[in-house]
Amino acid sequence: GTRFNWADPFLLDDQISDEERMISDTAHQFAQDRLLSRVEEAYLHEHTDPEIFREMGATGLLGVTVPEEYGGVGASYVSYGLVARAVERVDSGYRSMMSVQSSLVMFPIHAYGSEDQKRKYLPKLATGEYIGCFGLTEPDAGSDPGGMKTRAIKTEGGYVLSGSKMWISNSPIADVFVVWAKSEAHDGKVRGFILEKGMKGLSAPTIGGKLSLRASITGEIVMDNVEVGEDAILPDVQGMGGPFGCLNRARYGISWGVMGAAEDCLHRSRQYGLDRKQFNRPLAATQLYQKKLADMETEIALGLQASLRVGRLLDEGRFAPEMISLIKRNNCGKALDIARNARDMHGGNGIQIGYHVMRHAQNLETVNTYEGTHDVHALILGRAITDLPAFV
Ligand code: TGC
Ligand code: FAD
Repeated sequence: GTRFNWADPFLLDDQISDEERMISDTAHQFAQDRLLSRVEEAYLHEHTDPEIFREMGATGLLGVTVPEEYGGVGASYVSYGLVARAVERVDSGYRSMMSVQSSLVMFPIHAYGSEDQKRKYLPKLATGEYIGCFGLTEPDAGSDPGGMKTRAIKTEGGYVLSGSKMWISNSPIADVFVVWAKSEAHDGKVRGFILEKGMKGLSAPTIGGKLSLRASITGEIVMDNVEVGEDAILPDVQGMGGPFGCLNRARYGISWGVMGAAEDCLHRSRQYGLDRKQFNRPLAATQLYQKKLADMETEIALGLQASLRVGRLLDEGRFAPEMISLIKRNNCGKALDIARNARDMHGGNGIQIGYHVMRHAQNLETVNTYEGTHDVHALILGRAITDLPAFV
């Protein structure tokens, strides 16, 4: 028989390739060496260091699945998931910075962009010289992005965009904005546009006062008659399938990422329970404490295995969006529950920044909501199960 390894119960490490293990180890080392040391200050002071994009780029963590000829790594979706897991083990906000850049900015430019757009933007996004953001959500269109009000009006040489986007990761420090707007010249269909910092009428004010995801800057995108040329439109996609195609990738990555945060909570709670004595014995020697650890261990093992399976299907081109809804929803919900329990198991210390678990719990509130809320993904699954859409 094989000896049980609580830190890798189903031998996940055996199920990945040498290249995937190397990428995962590199990401883990980077996150532990370079991100963990900064996260407490960043979180307490709501400070996002743009230098982190450069460092991630230099480490090969941006655009993992984008081909090498455009500056990416040309690796598998499983590799991308492993990077998300390693980075979010430190903080969901840092993973957010990485996944917006990779899945929501580099992916659409690569999948839907012209050759010129790819050459112009992808290499600099891969190094982190450019920071990207993705504008879909609006003040009055969150779960229902098809209800967006942002408009692109055709002009002689291009388009004029007007409208505003809300809750946009990276926007206040972004150089490149992938923005979705309804285009009257295309029967009101949604089209993607690439905007650049400094364009007249474009601004991206910060949204302050977040009690969650404080290491990742969030803002609005305000477009007050922003004029762009023909070369700003993403030529190869029309309709909501454009933004949703990006969301599929990001949601998949999140399903791995949140398991990384949950693993950090499990490891910290286990160690805390071994070290901390009450009633003359370690907390970890009590039945209730052990049951909580067993529940965490179980959900993490199942969640990682599910993400690995969907990652393999993505790499084979055999995925359905509902598979991604299933793992995004379940892994986020389970990770949030695990982090709240970890906070409880740390007692009073659990509310302190230095013990890390409450920061994870706070972050996971956002992750459970963005990229489709827990309930919206239930409705996507419910529609697939019954053929009856229950959104309206
Ligand atoms: P529906 O009628 O279902 O579909 C409209 C069109 O879109 C296509 N489609 C998809 N294509 C590819 N992948 C998917 N997952 C797709 N889902 C839908 C569909 O085939 C159809 O195409 P066509 O050509 O027939 O027109 O759409 P609906 O408007 O009824 O949508 C309902 C619902 C709930 C599924 C959808 O609106 C939804 O997913 N809402 C959640 C919104 C969301 O996830 N927002 C995320 C914003 S970005 C973000 O949060 C970034 S945080 C990142 C970070 O910091 O890490
Ligand atoms: P609403 O849609 O108003 O939902 C409120 C509640 O109503 C939720 O519980 C929801 O589940 C429920 N609900 C909604 N519709 C239904 C229904 N039909 N039936 C039952 N219940 C329903 N967006 C971007 O485009 N780009 C980004 O980079 C980005 N980054 C983000 C970063 C942060 C920190 C946050 C908080 C959000 C970010 N978002 C981003 C936006 C995010 O995707 C939205 O917040 C999310 O999709 C939910 O939309 P909403 O906030 O408008 O909530």
